[in-house]
Amino acid sequence: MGLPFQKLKKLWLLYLFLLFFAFFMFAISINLYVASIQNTDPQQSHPKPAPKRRSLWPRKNIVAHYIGKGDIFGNMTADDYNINQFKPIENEGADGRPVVVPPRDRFRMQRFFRLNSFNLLASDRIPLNRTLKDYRTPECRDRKYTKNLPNTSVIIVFHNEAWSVLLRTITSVINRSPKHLLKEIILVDDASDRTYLKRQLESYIKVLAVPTRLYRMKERSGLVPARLMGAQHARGDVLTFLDAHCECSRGWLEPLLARIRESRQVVICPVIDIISDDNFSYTKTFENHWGAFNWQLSFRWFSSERKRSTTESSVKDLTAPIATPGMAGGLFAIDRKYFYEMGSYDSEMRVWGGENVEMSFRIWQCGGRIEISPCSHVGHVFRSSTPYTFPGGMSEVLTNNLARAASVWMDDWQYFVMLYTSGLTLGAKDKINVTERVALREKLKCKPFSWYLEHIWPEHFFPAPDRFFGKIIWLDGETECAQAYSRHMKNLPGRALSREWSRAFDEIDNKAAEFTSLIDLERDKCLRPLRDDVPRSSLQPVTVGDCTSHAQTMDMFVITPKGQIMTNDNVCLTYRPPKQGVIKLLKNRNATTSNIMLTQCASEPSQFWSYDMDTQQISHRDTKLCLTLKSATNTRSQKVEKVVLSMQCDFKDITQKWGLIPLPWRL
Ligand code: UD2
Ligand code: MN
Repeated sequence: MGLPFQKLKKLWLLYLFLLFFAFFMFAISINLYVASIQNTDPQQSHPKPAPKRRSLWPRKNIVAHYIGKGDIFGNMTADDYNINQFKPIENEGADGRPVVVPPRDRFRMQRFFRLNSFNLLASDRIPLNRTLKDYRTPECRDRKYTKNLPNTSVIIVFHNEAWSVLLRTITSVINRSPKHLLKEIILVDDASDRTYLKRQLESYIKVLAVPTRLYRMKERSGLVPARLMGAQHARGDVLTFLDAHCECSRGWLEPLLARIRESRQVVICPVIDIISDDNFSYTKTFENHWGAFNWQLSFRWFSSERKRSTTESSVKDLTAPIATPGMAGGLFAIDRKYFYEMGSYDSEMRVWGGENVEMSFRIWQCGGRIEISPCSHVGHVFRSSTPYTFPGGMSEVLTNNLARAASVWMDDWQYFVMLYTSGLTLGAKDKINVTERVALREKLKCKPFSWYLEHIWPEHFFPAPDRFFGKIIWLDGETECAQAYSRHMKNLPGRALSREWSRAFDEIDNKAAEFTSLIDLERDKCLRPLRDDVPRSSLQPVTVGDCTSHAQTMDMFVITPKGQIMTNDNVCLTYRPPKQGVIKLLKNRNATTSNIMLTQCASEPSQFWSYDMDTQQISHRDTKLCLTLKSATNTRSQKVEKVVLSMQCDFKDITQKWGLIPLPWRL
């Protein structure tokens, strides 16, 4: 007759209990499984694409130039950030040699690259006191310094710096500075959150051979407020600032201090050598580099010949520093009192960027000097992207900082950078208050920006009152702008007599507003680089293309009264004699090239041009060949491209006629 009702109920409850239990166990096992996946060695989990960190362009030294935010949030966990995996291996990276991470660690290597935008695993294999070569020239090695040099506080600010990199910076300072010259090391933590930078760092620095103190910003502020805090606590005669990922090489400090002893108005920088972000190899850079800023106010290195500063020793001294219109920003020494007399830093500058521009203009315009000592070599890890966040927004921060620098120091030129550069606009001025900095400029009786350009940076490629600034259009005879231009030139009295650029500038200026307003972006053709995806600093063929709107600088040129045709980033129109002595299109790799190139300005005969107002021809001054527009076939793509080259002048040839259409650059 079946089971009694009571028994049936018990069985039913047991069944329910078992079901519940099974479900519970299943849930636990799922949880455990997920946790185990998260802890698995990343080598065994799904390979993720490597972080994007290289552009396709040839490797270039980037400093003080914001490229983009590193992908730090990818698939990294808090443990990944906080773990300190420093495990030095004897002799790894010795003498500045590159580090090879073993293949089994390659995946982890890529994964951890994004944390700092450099190869952390490579750095973690190198001992803190790795050896470096002596990168100095024989002259520098032989140079003797007096015993009583001023002493210095070395100030290093950091935000979430890697342990091995930060401590190698500190170790190199301690090991390669004469003890009596190194008063102290001051570290300023700009609100890092990595745990190893808390107590572990505090106890580590207690036992160092040089007094080392650590201060912390209450909240993330940026390198300027952090450096100001460091400077406040410093007691040395001289302040020496370093980034937190440097290695000082032998004899780095004495030349800096000696120069300040000679003249306390000199802000002196070392030669900045390159520590590879990829393998941490140390590469010496040339001693004759100097720096300045492009139209976007990004710092750029240049290498054209410059006179050395005259020191006490002698004029032809190969150990003498080179004056530089701009400083990279991170590595320099300055007399402590002078730093404050000159208005230290603009404390309203946040996070990153602009302070090096401001300091360069201010020091020069207010009576000081900025120089690079060829005898002092310090390595720095150059990165192609910035690994940290920009509180307040990257473009807002940069706009604020650059607008402050420009509006205090650049006079008329502030409008130029605001009108024609991508980051800034005239509106940026309304958001800033620079009253205090303007008062400082008055108090220090600083010179105008025009003086800076003329005397400190005569090679500059900015517009100026005696220069032409605007577009160079091809006068194909059809557009309204081209017709108005040619008509104006034809009607000038005595036009054929003058080949002076300045005369042409004057005549064009009279009609500037009309010409500018007639430019038709669709129909007028402007002189410009053949490709827009190659860096300005490399050799580039020239073509004509649709004229761009004003916010792009691609087809804007500055012409000097002497006839140099320049554009942004210190690039000049250059005649390159063809190899065989005949003028023909040279076919080179995948590019169509010609005997006309855009390349680094060097003030050489190859870069001077004349303008004939009568025929509207632009000719190379030495060879008397005319800029001509021709078609050529690209060897790779087989596409026909228009290329500008120089050919025998023919006044009837429509492909040789060029008009200068000015653009306004001052208010
Ligand atoms: C260059 C300079 C850098 C600075 C910058 C413009 C060199 C070698 N480096 O860029 O010193 O002048 O141009 O602003 O000339 N940091 C903070 N808080 C922040 C951001 C950065 O403490 O919010 C620290 C950072 O940890 C590092 C230093 O400031 O030690 C410079 O930053 P960077 O290395 O990212 O700048 P870098 O070398 O690209
Ligand atoms: Mn740096």
